[in-house]
Amino acid sequence: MTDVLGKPLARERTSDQFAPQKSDKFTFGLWTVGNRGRDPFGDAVRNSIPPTRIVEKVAELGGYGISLHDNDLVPIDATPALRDKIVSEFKQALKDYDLQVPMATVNLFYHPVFKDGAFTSNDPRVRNFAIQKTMSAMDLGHDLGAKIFVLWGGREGVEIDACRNAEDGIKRMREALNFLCEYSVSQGYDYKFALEAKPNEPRSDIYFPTSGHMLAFLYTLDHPELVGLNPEVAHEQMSGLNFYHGVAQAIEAGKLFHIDLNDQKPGRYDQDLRFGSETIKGMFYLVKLLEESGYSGPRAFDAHAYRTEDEEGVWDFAYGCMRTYNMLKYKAKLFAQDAEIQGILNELKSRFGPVPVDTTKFSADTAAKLKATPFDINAIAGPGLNYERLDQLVIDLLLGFRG
Ligand code: GCO
Ligand code: MN
Ligand code: MN
Repeated sequence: MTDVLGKPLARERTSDQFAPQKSDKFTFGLWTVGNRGRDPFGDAVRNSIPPTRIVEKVAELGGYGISLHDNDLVPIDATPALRDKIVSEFKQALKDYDLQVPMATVNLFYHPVFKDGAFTSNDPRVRNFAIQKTMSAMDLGHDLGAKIFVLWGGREGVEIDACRNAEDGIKRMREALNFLCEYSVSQGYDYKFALEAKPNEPRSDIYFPTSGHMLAFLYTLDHPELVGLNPEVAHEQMSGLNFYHGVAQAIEAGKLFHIDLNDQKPGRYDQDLRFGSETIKGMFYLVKLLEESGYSGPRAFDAHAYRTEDEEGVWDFAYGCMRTYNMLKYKAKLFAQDAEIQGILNELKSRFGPVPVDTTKFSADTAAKLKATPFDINAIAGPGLNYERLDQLVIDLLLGFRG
């Protein structure tokens, strides 16, 4: 087998109905497959992979696009000439391999200047610099064709609450976002901003710890229509939340602008594990939701390979993320077609019958009618709902013993 440019593939990977296709809209951050396995206790275990090679490999594996922080591509201290050279080589690679950059973001956490936050820092010079750096990252993203701009405030938090009133943190965040929305509009960039929540790490506590907090906050901005969410599996699971429910709420509100897919064991640090490698059932309902809701954005993987892996293992990891997504998508189709599963759901519907009093709109008449309606609650409560059987059918289906 050869890649799109006719070069031989380093490793043959399964090419069946689950093999990723461009139309699946899978994307990887440069920082994800580019992760070198550094952790707080140990150094890098892999060499860095040049962005142009990442483009080549992601395309070879069937990906759709690449996302990036400004400094994943252009070093923070690059001269304008170096910046232009890097960007033009990267653009050429995107063109050669027909990959998109649907999302760009900004690194507001790596440099020591951000040690006490970026938009929320107590130092007004840092707050200014963070906005300046974000505007430049927006320029870069626009140049690469990005229409989504993710903001993840990894340092927007504290170790000690004595240092600032948390309300000031919220207000500073609002001020920065309002400014950046206006900048996007004034430049004609047409960005949708996707806010990414995380409860902690690298700060001891991060403001806006969950997607729910972010969702409430974004309606207080000057341009709520430009701002939505980028929920990440691991981040909500770190808080012990049901990710599928959070994403459903975002979709229902029309605010799912992007999504970071990975996986996580409960109660740990942010593990960024291969998508679907841990919580298969939860990820099944997530994929089912994304596919059935008509979500049309990128299926973005924000994860990285185990520290045990060399570069080939990184591509196994990337392929695995996409393959698992497609297998779960297939399982969602089986769920919809499964006569027994659908039979249980339909039996319940017909057992319950139509709504006795329609409450979709309030009126005094409806209220009076509802008040006067008798309910035999013991008779209603009596029969079991068959959920044990239903769930076991789902388990059989996921484990491959149905359909
Ligand atoms: C993390 C975050 C980041 C962001 C990325 C995009 O926990 O490290 O998930 O990977 O998603 O910085 O803004
Ligand atoms: Mn993320
Ligand atoms: Mn993360």
